Amino acid sequence: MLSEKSGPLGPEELAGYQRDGFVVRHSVLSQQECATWVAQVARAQGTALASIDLGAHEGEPVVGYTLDDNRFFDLAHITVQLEHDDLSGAVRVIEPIQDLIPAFNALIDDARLTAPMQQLVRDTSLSLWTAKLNVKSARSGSGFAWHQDAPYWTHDSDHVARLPNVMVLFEEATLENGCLRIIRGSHDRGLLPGCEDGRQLQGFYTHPQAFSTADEVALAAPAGSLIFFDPFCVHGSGPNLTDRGRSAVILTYQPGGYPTLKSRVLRPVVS
Ligand SMILES: O=C(O)CCC(=O)C(=O)O
Repeated sequence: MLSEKSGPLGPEELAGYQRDGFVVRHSVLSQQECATWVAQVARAQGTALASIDLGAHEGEPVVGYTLDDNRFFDLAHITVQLEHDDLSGAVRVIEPIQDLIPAFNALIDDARLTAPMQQLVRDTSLSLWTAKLNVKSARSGSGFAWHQDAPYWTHDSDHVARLPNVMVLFEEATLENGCLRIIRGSHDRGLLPGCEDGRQLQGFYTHPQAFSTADEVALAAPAGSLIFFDPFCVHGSGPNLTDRGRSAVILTYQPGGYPTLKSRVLRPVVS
């Protein structure tokens, strides 16, 4: 389901979201806005790497650890993940991004995101659940294995079905640079079984026999596009094989009055 509109979702868009588990709005942010966000992404990477080099963030020690050979650093409650195989130490993920780079707060409250989110959360009052920057640098950006988000969140939220995501593309997403892929209709199947392959995080990756890649939809879209998707959707993406970045943020909303995932501080959404 594709659309270029902003404002609340129309009946066809809502029906598409309910049927498929996602809806895409093309080019909602302008090229100029996207360029500004790409500059903020570079700032975020630099800030995170500087804290890791220093071994401290806001006076607290940075804690590093490895899970399934992936390198993570905790800057207080902010998790930074580096690219697995990249000796340059490129940043892969920063969560929650607005607590490292406050400029991202403006996006969280942007009516182009919050009007549809009020419908998907089914509440006019919203609060933020989490905000994750996924960088996918040129050539070194790795893919994300098939997973649902809901299993990551069931221990911290009693309303996981009301945690819809919106992925905001700051740069064009293509098949070659690792656009988001969703298994159409998988959101209707509840919590699916996890992998049993010995990885530390095995249970968080959806078992390959629990869904069919014949239902896969690759969501290539221009910079500035928004992809709204259900927390139970099986989704993932491939690596970035191109010479250009594929940065995006995934914002997850919830009903008003609940604390965020990582800091457990309430972040009301001003809409
Ligand atoms: O950035 C991507 O391509 C996918 C990210 C993703 O699936 C996630 O962060 O849960």
